[in-house]
Amino acid sequence: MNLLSTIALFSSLPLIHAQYGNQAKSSATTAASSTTSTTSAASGIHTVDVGEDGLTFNPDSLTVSPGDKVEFHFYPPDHSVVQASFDNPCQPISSGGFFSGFFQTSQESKTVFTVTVNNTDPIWLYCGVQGHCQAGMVGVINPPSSGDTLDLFKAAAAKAKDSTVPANVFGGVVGTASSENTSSTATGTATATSTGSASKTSASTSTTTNAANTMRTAGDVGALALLGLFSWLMM
Ligand SMILES: [Cu+2]
Repeated sequence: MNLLSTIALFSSLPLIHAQYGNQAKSSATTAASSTTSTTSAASGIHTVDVGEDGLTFNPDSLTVSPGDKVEFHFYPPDHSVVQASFDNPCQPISSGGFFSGFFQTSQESKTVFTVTVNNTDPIWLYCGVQGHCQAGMVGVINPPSSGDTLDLFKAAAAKAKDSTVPANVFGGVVGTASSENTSSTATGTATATSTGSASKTSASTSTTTNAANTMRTAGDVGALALLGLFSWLMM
């Protein structure tokens, strides 16, 4: 064992440290980013524009997961959304359902009507303003995979004698859109999300730090052992 190889060995020790450190850091980054993507995928808010392009819901057919929210955004001059049954297109469904109330507005309304969908049952809906349902202002959330279709619902709506609405707003929440920061709902969601991911991230960081420390300690023990061996060889 000559002096040159000893120097080479010693000078490589910091490199070993650096490698262990970098490995630990990159695994921490991976853990943190996978946590973030899971969190953002779970948001589950769907937007339906009501009357933006004439007498339509846009989209007029959408599939959502249980627990997701559907936000109805209202456009001029006057629209609403009511849940119907497939068999009675322009009338409120006999049990359950929802009614947004009438949104009379000269621009996109500041408030939205948000419905939380609890299962995958079809939700047939129409606008309760006189004549709009008959004119085709209908839609469906979670259309069935076979049987009843939106086209059949629309055709039946065109023949409906009249349309009525429930006496009161119910079955959803009138509030600020989730895209606006001022809504208490949106603030609550954002806080919960960021707190959740932050605690997950710090958890994985501390785990990684421990692992890195362990590796460093192992490296230091190895270095000390080598030092001992060399000083014994040099004697
Ligand atoms: Cu309408």
